Formats: sequence, C-alpha cells, structure tokens
Amino acid sequence: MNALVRVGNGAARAAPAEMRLRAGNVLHLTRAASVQFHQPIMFRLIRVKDDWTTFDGWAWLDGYQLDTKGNAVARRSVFVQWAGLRVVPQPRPAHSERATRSERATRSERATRSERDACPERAAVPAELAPASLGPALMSGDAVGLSPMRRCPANWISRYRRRGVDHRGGGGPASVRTGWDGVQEVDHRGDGDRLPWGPGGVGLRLVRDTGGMAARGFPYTDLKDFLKTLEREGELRRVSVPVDPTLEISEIVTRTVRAGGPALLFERPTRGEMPVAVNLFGTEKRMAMALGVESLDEIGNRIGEMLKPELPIGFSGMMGGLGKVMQLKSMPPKKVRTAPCQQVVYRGDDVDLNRLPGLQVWPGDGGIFHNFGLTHTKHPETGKRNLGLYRLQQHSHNTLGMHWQIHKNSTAHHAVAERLGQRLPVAIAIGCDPVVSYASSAPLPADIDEYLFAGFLRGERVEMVDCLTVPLQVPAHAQVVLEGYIEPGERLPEGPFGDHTGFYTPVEPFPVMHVETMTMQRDPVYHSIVTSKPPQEDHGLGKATERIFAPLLRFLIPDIVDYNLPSAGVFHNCAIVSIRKRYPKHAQKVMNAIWGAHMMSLTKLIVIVDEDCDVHDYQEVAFRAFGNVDYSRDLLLTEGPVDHLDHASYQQFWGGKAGVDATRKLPTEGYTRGWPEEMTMSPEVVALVDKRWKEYGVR
Ligand SMILES: Cc1cc2nc3c(=O)[nH]c(=O)nc-3n(C[C@H](O)[C@H](O)[C@H](O)COP(=O)(O)O)c2cc1C
Ligand SMILES: [Mn+2]
Repeated sequence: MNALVRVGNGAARAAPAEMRLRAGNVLHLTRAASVQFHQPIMFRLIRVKDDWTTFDGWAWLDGYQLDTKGNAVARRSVFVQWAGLRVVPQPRPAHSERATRSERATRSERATRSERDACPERAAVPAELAPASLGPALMSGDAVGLSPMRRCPANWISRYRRRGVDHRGGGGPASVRTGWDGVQEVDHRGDGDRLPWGPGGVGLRLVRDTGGMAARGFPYTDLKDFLKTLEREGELRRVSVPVDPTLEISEIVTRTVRAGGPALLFERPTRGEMPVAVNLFGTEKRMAMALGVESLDEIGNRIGEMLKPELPIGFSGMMGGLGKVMQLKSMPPKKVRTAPCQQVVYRGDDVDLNRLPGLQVWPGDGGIFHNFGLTHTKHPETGKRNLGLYRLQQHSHNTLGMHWQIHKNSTAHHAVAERLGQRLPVAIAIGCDPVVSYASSAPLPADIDEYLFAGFLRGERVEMVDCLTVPLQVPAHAQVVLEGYIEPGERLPEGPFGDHTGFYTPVEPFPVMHVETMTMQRDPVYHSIVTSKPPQEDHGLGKATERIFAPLLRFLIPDIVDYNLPSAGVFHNCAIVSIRKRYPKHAQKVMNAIWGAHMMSLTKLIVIVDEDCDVHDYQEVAFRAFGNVDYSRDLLLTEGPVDHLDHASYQQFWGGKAGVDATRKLPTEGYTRGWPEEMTMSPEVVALVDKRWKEYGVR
C-alpha cells in the first residue's frame, strides 16, 4: 500500500513520492483536497481504500478526524484529490525519549503492581498506545516490548522466546501481529534492554511495520478483504471455467473439503450474476484466520480470563457471564449513513432472486437454497434485534422460505408478530465479514446481541446501515442485502434439503419472506456453504463455537476440564466431557447440568471420562467408554428436547438421551472391588531405553 496506490478504475500506478502514505500519517485536509473541506480538518490515516473504485487523481481514505489536541473524534471515509493532500510531520510521542532513571523506576513499579492486579493491560499501556490512537509510528530498528495481550497472545510470545527471537536481533526474523494494547513500550533507536514488557513478554526489534493491516483493529472489513488474505496465504483457489450452481459446485466443494483443500471462488457460475465463494470455514486454520487469531482457543481464553475475577457464579452463570463480558469488553456496532452494500438498489418489479447464484446441493433438494444468508429480525414488542443463520429456500423470484427451527430466536420474534397480527420485517445480508458470518451461527441466548459479540471478537465496531425499506440495520459492508416482510399466518412447504445431519430433512411448512428491495455492492461476491454428512465445511464453525464457549461451559459447570463435540455427531448428537471427579455420582451431576445448559440441552449422548483422558483423542476415549463401563449401572437414560432435525426420535422435538459414565468408579458408588491399576513402565527403564535406543538398531 505504501509504494503503490491504486487509483482510477482498478489501475495501479505509482503515487507521487510525498503521497506514499502510511497508516498513522496525519493529513491536513483543506479545500485543495476537496471543496468539502472549506473548513480544513486534521485527519489520521488508517488506510487508503485502494479497493474502492474512483476517478483518476482521487482516492478514498479511511481514518479518524482529529480534534485540536490530536484526539480521534470520528471515524470517516473521505474522498480526496492526491494533489491536494499534505502530510503533517509529527513529533515523536513523549514516551519515545529514552526514559530517565526515575521514569524507569515508576514504570517497573507499575509493572509489578499490575502483575498483582492481574490486569496488566489497563495499568501498563501508555495512553499514546491505546487502540483508538492507532499507536505510535514505529520505525525500522525500534525495539518494541510486547506483553501477552489480546492480539499478542501468550502462546505466540512463548514461541518467539523458544526460537530465541529477541530485540537484540537473535533468532532470525519473525512476524508478529499485535494490537496496540499488546505493545508495552517502544524504544526508538535505543538498546531496548530496559523495556518493561513484563512477565511472559518479549522484546523484538522491528524490521518493518506491515502497514495498514497491522494498524487496523481487525484485518478484514468485508468478505473481499478476507478472500484477498486467503488468496495471499494460498488458502483460496479460483475456478475460472463455467460451473453449474446446481449440484456441480456441491460435488466440487465436497471433494475439496474431504481433501482438506482450500476455499473456492467460482468466478463464472452458470446461473446468477456474481461469483460464488464457498468453503471459507472448512478447516480449523481458516476458521482461526476468519476470526483473526492463530488458534481458536485464544478467544475462549480471552473470555475465560475475564470471567474469573469479575463475576459471581449464579444460576444463569454461563450466559449471564457472557452478557457481562460483552458489556465490559465489546464495541457496540456503529451506524453509518452510506454503505457499500447499497451501491446498487433494485426495488419492486426489479427484484429478482435469480440474480444470486443460489445452490442446489443435493439431487433430492426441493430447489435452490441460499445457505449463508444472515437473517435479521426484531422482537415486535421489545425491539431487541436478532441475527441468525438459517437456510433460505428460493420459492420464486421474490419469495423465500424461512427455515428457522423451533428453538431459535427469530422463531420467537415471528410468533410474537403473529400473535399481534403484524407483518414481521426481515433483512437478509449475504457475504458479510467473516466474524459477523460466524457470529450469526453462534448459540447466543436471546438477550445477547450478535453484533456486540462480533464487536468483541473483532475488537472493533461493526459498521451498520439502516435498511432502505424496513426498520432494521444490516452490516454496511455486506455484499448483498434483501429487505422484506413476513405476512402473519402465511406458510409454504419448505424442503426437502440435504442437511448436515447427512439426511434429507422432510418437507415442513415454514414462514415466507416477501422480498421488496434488493441492494448490493457494485461487484458483489455471493457467499454460500455446502452441507452434508460430516465431515463438511461447517466443521470449522462448530469447532469455533466449541472452543469459544469452553470457558463459559466450565464457568457454569466448574467440574468440566475439557469437552469435545465430535463433528461426526453433528455437534448436538454427542458430547465427550472430561471431569475432575471428586464425589460419588459426580459424572451424573455433570450430565444433568449439560442437559440443562442452553443449546447443549439438545445433546443426545454424553460420555464422561476422567480428567487424565484427552477428550480429543478418540482412541483413548473409546478405550475408556468401551472398557470402564458396567452398562447396568453406569448408563443414565433420560428424555428431553432434541434437535428440530433429529430423525431418530420417535416423534419430532423430543426423545431419549443417554449418559455414559466412563470414569473410574469409587467405593462410595458401590464399586467395592478396588479399581484396578493401569500399567505404566517404570521411569528408569524408559530412561534407559531412551538412552540405548540407537544401539538396538530397531528403527
Ligand atoms: C451452515 C449452517 C446452516 C444452518 N441452518 C440453519 C437452519 O436452516 N435453521 C436453523 O434454525 N438453524 C440453522 N443453523 C444453526 C443456527 O445458525 C444457529 O442455531 C444460530 O445460533 C441461530 O441463531 P439464533 O440463536 O439467534 O436463533 C445453521 C447453522 C449453520 C452453520
Ligand atoms: Mn440470537
């Protein structure tokens, strides 16, 4: 971005030397830049929007308007002429001067105090480095102290330390992605030895700041940003030959997912007016990239750390806890007045869902479905918004079947609208940024706003815009938006649909959305997903939820050490749970707690193992579940609600459930034979064989 600035209709050309802008540059915008600045403003750059088409000599800049003290007062996108831009030289931030002895003492005192407080980021981050200020202008050669923070997690730092990477230039180059809240201190041109990066931190010497990407709060504003990153990382393939969205795409995606292959961009679907992006979340790696982390556990850990000190464990522990975390740590969505998702508008008779390359995934499907439409509704009485991912069947050029299941939040909104005899306004967003897309599938309780959750995951506010014809908001950076309403009492048969259960779900009557307005970006990309018998690409989404919600589940049921929702069990059929067993029938207590926990209540089979069993190691789990169980005593059979799509229960919506207690049994549970000891080799012999291994010539 620094050397090349993209202007004109996609043509890249070198910008004037003085216009090699960097994130963090402060610009004085006057009339020379655009007549709108007849009253000049100061503007700190986040990035040049080189993906926004514009006229030659002009550009869109994303950044913050500053007040006279240099504080950011508003985030703005401005349209300016290169020729009229002036960069204001900035003095070094105050903390960049080599610290005096007394300053250093204060800093280390502060670090020790903050260790005790177990909340180091609040105490130790200099004000200039707070996220809103976009951080200091880093320069090559600077020593940077990084502490284990939100975007610079402890496990990355320990990796650098293990590799011997440090500020003295040891260990070779390493790339570190960090939020400014992870940057403890910067020593411009100093030796960096005294940087108080604190326990668990590391000092690195900067080779280069990777610019806009690193300076922004979250790496992707929209789906296209994410696709670009995937492509750069070798995680996306373009398919440029024409391909049929009926069945052919489905078969290609299924094979690709099974081979652990890349995301796919079908550039020329034979139906619809835009390319199709699929398999974005098909591996845990891509899912982690989607959420801007290196491992999915990082997010769970962030939530877990915040839950410990601050919140009492109550009856509604898990979800109450999440709600508090969101209030404390999230960024509420931000309303914007103009939005890329409304660049093109079709109303009334011009609405045609056939512009979208909806997929038919299986031969017996009831027609074309839109599988990644993010459905927005509002509770007609409380006004509370809901976002949910529900499949949409294309009934006609302007009607959609709303497959929201019985336990879901938008179903409840619709029920209230019908009781009141009112139309329910609906807005569907297709092709959102990957975090919002994930959030739409997360099992959040009704009182937690999915956009607050997304703001928490992004560490940055989601920009939303008012719909044109319904009283709802949608993500400003969505690719396509459908606006309309549901008539009370109206139903149409929905299905069959080959779902992630591996079976066709039968035809059922579901509400119908009448699409009145269709808006989109000028060059939209359509996003979809293929569902079928696992493993399929929703694996990544399910695993993200498992990991993100792990600390919350532990918070509610502290006996739980870890859990695994195997994708073969379609996430709600089976849970494998390890516990720290302390008293008789402890395993049964945990089973009952899980059957009482929000959407986990739909679980059919729960297998409980002792804490020394890795729940992700199926061999070990099977060993315990097959061998450690007396099926007349250790099996708990009960009944309860099951998933809307469960086909095995003898009637819809409820059925039998089993808990398998595969823990070691205690005398107090009636097992008085003395639990046998498992064999392990004596450590001396292990050490001896280690030492002599080569000598044996075995391998
Ligand atoms: C690919 C995919 C497709 C889904 N399709 C449906 C669906 O058709 N109907 C449904 O009720 N839930 C579906 N879900 C699950 C919901 O998205 C999930 O339960 C979410 O929490 C619903 O939001 P809500 O809790 O606000 O109702 C799907 C999930 C994924 C990942
Ligand atoms: Mn919800």
